Amino acid sequence: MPDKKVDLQWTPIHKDMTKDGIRLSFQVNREYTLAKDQYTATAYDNFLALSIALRDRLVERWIVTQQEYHRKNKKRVYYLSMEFLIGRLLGNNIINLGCEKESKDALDDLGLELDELREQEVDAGLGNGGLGRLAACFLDSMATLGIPAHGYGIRYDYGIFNQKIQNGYQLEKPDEWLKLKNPWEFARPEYALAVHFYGRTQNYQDRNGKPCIAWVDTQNILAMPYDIPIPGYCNDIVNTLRLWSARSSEEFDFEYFNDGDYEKAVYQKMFSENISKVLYPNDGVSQGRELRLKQEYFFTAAAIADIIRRFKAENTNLTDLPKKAVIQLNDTHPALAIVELMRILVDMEQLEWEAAWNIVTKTFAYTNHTLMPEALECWTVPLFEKVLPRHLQIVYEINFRFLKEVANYFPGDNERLSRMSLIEEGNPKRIRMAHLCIVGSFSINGVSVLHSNLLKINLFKDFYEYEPGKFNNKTNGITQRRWLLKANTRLSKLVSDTIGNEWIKNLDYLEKLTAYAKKSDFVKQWQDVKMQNKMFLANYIEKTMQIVVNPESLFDVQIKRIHEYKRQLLFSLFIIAEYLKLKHDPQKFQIQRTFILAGKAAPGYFIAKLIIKFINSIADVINHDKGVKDRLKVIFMENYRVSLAEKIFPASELSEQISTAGTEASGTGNMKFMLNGALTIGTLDGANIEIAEAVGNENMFIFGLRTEEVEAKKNRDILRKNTSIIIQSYAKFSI
Ligand code: KVW
Repeated sequence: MPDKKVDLQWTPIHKDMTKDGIRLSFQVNREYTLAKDQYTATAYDNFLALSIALRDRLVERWIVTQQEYHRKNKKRVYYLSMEFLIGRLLGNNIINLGCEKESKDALDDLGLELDELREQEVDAGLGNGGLGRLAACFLDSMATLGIPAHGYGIRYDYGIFNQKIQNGYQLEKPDEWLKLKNPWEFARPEYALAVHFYGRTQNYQDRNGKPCIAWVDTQNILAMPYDIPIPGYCNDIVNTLRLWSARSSEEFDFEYFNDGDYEKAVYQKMFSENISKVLYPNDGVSQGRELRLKQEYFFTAAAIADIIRRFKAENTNLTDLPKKAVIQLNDTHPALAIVELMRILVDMEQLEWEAAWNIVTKTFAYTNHTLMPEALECWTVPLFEKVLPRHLQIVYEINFRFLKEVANYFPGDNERLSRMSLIEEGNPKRIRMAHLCIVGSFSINGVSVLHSNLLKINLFKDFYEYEPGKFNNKTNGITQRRWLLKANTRLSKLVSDTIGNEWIKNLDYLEKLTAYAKKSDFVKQWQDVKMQNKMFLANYIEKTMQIVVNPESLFDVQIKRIHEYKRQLLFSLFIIAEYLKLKHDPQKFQIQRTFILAGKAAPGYFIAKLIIKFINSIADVINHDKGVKDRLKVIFMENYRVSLAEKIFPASELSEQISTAGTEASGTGNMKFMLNGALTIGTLDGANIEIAEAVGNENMFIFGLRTEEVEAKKNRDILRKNTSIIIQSYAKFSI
């Protein structure tokens, strides 16, 4: 309902983007929202006061943007992801609002420093690595492009653990990111909704005698949304990231309260709220835990209900859903959305199966991020049936109809049917979530050219042969707003001073820099920028680790999750080899290097944790060797996260992208290094290949086997092993 006309002329003071306007808001917030003055305010209070001042400015644009989307009944993009690795928001929001200078000046009037305030913010670490950061980068890009997009995810109480290094070993500490007030989120209890688990199915007939199925005796949990505004770059557009938090549902608890069983009610409350308690810290490994399945269904069901509620507010006929919504699945983690939408359409909206399936398969799109078998999600049927009995029936029905069609297309090919089935036979049977995604989506993409091709010829070969038109590539990307403009202010300034600032919205403009590559004053300025960034990082290392590094040395960097396939071990061996070279022939040793590594290992990944210890032991030897001086240093930086990455990339000179070819689906760190002017040494894997094509092979150090060569070598090794087993047993036999 529109507001009644009032005579009072109300000027929204918050629209005021001037220095004085921002300062006034800051002071108002510090006093009235935080009840502090300049004497009692902590640095965190000051961070809050500024954040809220800017948040108010976001809110106005947010409301207008959402009103516009609603009024124009825009088609929405829904990005469903278990992870959004956002990092800090203050710096990013200031930049996207376009009021960095005004904010700095406003603080300056009060004797405060923007940099110091920004450093107060705790990273929102709601993700493990590349997959979660990709989701966060996409949100920034979609808002900047003016795409009406909504992110849906989980508001974990605890994000990715904090990593401490003790005696060279990784220790995990809880990430209490919500301990202090989070200024960027808005709780929306009015949009809370119930999500159901367990229970059983019941057949019944509706009024017209049509057979129907109900899901009854369920345990219900409330999904409480928290909204985070996502501004585009200087375009007044603000999209929404909606994260769901689990709350015990009142109806459920009251039963126990009324029965006088207080303890059970409290226990149940605790139990239900477990769902959004903690992010699973495994990057690329599926463990098949019940709580994880519940997390996946929890946010997915909440998102689908929310999407339908919004659709119904703007439209009448659910058949039009694909015209008004596209739901992108970030890996198989939200795959249950497909089944949930079928359940809503068939069981709740009473649509015929075919009509419902037609809607579903025009609405979903699926991104695959890996070929690694340990990452492929397969839920055992007994677990799935216990938690989601109605969904199991729907999966079976989808599978039955799908296999019938495939059997028509490839008559008599039973092996193909069992390969393509959504159900893997065995004891227990398992549900292949990737197959569900392929069957339920109109588009399936890989994340680099190589990876998308490998999907077609290996993992999803049968599906590609059946429906080739569904498969496509979308090479990953990163937002230059965070990874250059924000992270590397010096280089950004040099670039903008040289070619203008269009690159901030369209990165293709960077090409204009080629004309300056050989101009000596540009090169000189470039080198100065790099040196200043290196000195800044060297300072930070000295302050936090009490190790002095030589800014004149080459900064040779590998920062990413610790994984065998990423080959931090290979890099470690290279470090040792360099050290030995220096020891054996100090005169001949030429390039001074600082090796910088950082990354978390999954807490249960023994080998990865041992690799961390190995690196730290190498560092111990080299850094304490008096003969080495400042010619070699090894730095393992603790607690790799978005805000630390922002400090390292700008100072990097050599980017280590050395995964075994065919294993890293894309990589995105590789792009962040490039964007910050580091050279790459790497294998022909993931997006490295496309980067090499873009910058020219002469500008990249490529080494190692290609994917096909790796395969061939593996086969040769297997053959050799088998032959030797045959010979051995033959020998034994003949004795
Ligand atoms: C489960 C992943 C967290 C939980 C991947 S593949 C699988 C996962 C699974 C993460 N993450 C990474 O996705 C990145 C974004 O597409 C790729 O750049 C990267 O190569 C891939 O390993």
